[in-house]
Amino acid sequence: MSDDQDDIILAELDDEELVQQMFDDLYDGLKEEIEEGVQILLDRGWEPYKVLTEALVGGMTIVGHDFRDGILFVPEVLLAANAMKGGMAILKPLLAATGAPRMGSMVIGTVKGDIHDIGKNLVSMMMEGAGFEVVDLGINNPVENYLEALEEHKPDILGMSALLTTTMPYMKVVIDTMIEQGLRDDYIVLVGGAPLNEEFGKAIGADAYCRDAAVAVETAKEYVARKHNQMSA
Ligand code: B1M
Repeated sequence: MSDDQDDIILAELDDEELVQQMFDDLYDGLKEEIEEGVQILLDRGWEPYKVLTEALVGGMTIVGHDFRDGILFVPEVLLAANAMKGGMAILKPLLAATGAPRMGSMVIGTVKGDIHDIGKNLVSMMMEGAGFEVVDLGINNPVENYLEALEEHKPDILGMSALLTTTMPYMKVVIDTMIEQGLRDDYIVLVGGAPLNEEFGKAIGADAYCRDAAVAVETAKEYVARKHNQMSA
């Protein structure tokens, strides 16, 4: 986007200008600049979550629009994603260091055929920050991976992420297999990803659809509390 990167000193920009510049830098896949921008905003007293949502997710939304419209292509988007991950790596320990009491546990993964992981990673980070123990299965998970992880870790929650309209139906494959094996009611199933909605979540038999990472945390807390209340009743 901007051609004169060398002339810009990020620390000299005010907050609004810096965030705009970070949108440009994310767009251009400039990881080091993104890391520097994140650090400057933190040093200025921004909450980690505000940096995440306003500077990083905001920038990625612009990338997403131009990807959709054929202005950006996969290599450029990969660079942007890499820059975003650089920023997220700085925020991760800060989001996790809230000293929150242990809330429960979650196994999460992106479904088979889908390699998008930024949103899932963000959900994992926020859940850890809220006191959940998270087992992250990564991307492209067939049903067997989920089932093995449920068996091994016995989490409270199974989380699934899908970013493609072609991969989101796979969530139903996982839930149907859980039903077939008599496991469905043992777990809270939460789903998320940009193309999903509440109606889809209900239709496939998930407990809830989570619009974003903050909603995932709130929903997880609510369902785990409900589960514990039922168990102690
Ligand atoms: Co892809 N891609 N991509 N992509 N990509 C989208 C999803 C797309 C919408 C772009 C577009 O056209 N506008 C489009 C999908 C269209 C559709 O299905 N209708 C698309 C496409 C088409 C593709 C390819 C097919 C392109 C191609 O090869 N021709 C290909 C598919 C590869 C595959 O998976 N098999 C592809 C590839 C890629 C990259 C590899 C280049 C890269 C991914 C890098 C990575 O993840 N490591 C990429 C990216 C970065 C995107 C966009 C631009 C950004 C996604 C993102 O990270 N968003 C995306 C456009 C968009 O979504 N606007 C796009 C930021 C992130 C924080 O948000 O992931 O929505 P999100 O997560 C949110 C919520 O959704 C929710 O919380 C998160 C945090 O708030 N959430 C959950 C997500 N998962 C959750 C799980 C939960 C709870 C909440 O569980 C409890």
